[in-house]
Amino acid sequence: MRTSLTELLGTEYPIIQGGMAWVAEHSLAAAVSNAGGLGIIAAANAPYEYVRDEIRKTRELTDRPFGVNIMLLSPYADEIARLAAEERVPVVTTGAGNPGTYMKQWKEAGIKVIPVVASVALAKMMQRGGADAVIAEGCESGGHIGEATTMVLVPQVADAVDIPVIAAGGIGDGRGLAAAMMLGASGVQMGTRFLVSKECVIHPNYKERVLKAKDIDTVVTGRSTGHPIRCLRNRMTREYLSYEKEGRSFEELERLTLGGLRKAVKDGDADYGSLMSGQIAGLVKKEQTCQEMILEIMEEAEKLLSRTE
Ligand code: TUI
Repeated sequence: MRTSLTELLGTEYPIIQGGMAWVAEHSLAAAVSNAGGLGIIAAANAPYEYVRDEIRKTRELTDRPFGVNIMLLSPYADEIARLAAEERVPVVTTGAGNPGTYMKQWKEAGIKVIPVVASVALAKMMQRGGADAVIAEGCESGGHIGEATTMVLVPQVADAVDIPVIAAGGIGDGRGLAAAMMLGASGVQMGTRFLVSKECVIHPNYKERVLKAKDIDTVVTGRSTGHPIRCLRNRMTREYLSYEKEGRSFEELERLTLGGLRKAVKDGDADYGSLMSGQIAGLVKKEQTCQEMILEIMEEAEKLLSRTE
């Protein structure tokens, strides 16, 4: 399937992997790129040396294009932005903010820049600032989310900009990819499906929770603090939500989530870890290699999109 996104990225398929904090490291990114998608390394809150080593390890495993996701709330965002330019990574995606101040630096380094947007206004601003594409991410996604759903955000962003639009949030199979194309997208970003891939090195307890999740097993914490985060329901989210209802202090809320991703990804703490996941977890039922996932998704989408009746 050739789209304006495969043309832009030089990938075989219009599928990019979400820049999942603590999860998206070199083995996952290289596996997705080697399978014909665009693998992404998540810089998250990690320092310069860690991300530089991840970029170099990815380059040892693949000669295909890949990207780095820069989480703009990171205390290291400035130096990671500079690192991306120094290393001339093929693609940068950004999340949780406006990357406007870094745009010139990245474009001068020949990087393709693809910000995540959660609104039409930011999508237009990103196009004016020189973005090569935008990821329109709906609130079905895992992790830090905006307000609009994928179903309403993608067609409105597609109408508002001329650059390729990548749909994200709630997409986990070929039906989701086909539907995204119908909404005006040129490709999709998927996180939750790749969480359970064989090449994804998260703790088995985290994978098992995603594989066993049902349709309504995610909740959103932090709406009251302005940092809404979607996770699988567990003891931490139950306590967090009741603290929010009781109007407990920001410090008490923060204490509950401190180190939550590390607890989930490294320690396999399914009770108190932040098991970030999208709502599509209920559809994700089997562990496969990234190549098996991508081929299955493409086959299903192509069949649906060529249907004439
Ligand atoms: O960034 C994400 N998802 C994430 S980042 C993350 S790591 C983290 N850990 C603890 C606390 C906070 C983050 C986990 N999940 N997705 C991309 C995304 N970006 N979703 C929504 C947005 C967004 C929202 C508002 C982007 C821009 C924006 O507006 C910025 C502005 O200034 O207009």
